[in-house]
Amino acid sequence: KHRKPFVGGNLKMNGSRAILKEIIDRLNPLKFDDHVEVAIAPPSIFLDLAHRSVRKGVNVAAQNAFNCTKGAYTGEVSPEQLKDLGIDWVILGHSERREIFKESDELVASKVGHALKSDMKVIACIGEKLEERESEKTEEVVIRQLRAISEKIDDWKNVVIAYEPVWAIGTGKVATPQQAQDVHLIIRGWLAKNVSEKVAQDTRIIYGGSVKGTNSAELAKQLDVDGFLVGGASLTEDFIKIIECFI
Ligand code: G2H
Repeated sequence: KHRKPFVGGNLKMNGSRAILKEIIDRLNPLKFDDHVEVAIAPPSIFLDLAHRSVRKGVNVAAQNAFNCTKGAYTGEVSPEQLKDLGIDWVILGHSERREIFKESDELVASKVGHALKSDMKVIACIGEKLEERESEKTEEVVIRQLRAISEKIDDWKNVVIAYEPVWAIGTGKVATPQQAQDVHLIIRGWLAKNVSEKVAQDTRIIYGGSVKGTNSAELAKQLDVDGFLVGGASLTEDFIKIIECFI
């Protein structure tokens, strides 16, 4: 694979300053830079602390950002404000944002567009729910989400796509390596046909959903799996094992 693997740790609404310090103390000594790109995404109140604590080469990502620069949007944070802190990466369209906070395809897409225009790098998440998989709508749903996002992207170099089947998130029910590979291939095929062959070959497509130290190596072997977005396991030593799959 010529694409540099990417591993993100999505802490979600977990952790404290002390826990974040433990996570960063495990990451900082690890020499992975030539092999894999790593980002850690703590809750927004800890972004500044994380940014000041990581060594050069460990990226910090926000878990969300709004689609405007500033204004009367109580509780929201803009990409420009993140950039002001020195944060370069943001996760957008995570299924928890889509489900719990009712973010539509359009809102997610506009956030992606605005973040990219603000010179941020984006981990754009897509993925089907259990009932959608069971009614054989996986491809339709994933491509619908991808198409909405792609309409707001001019330059794909700052985009990582995270495929996260909702039924595998936090459930302990990981997709099989073949299930992940199948959807990653569909995504790459769509990019080749609808964007360009070069974008399809260069864009990293990472898998998320119950990734652990015990299942990451097999998933990582799949041709179109370019890394992981890790939730629960990013809080533990498992995160190091997952990164080490690529070293
Ligand atoms: C999927 C993933 C991280 P977990 O949401 O984004 O979470 O690894 O806990 O399933």
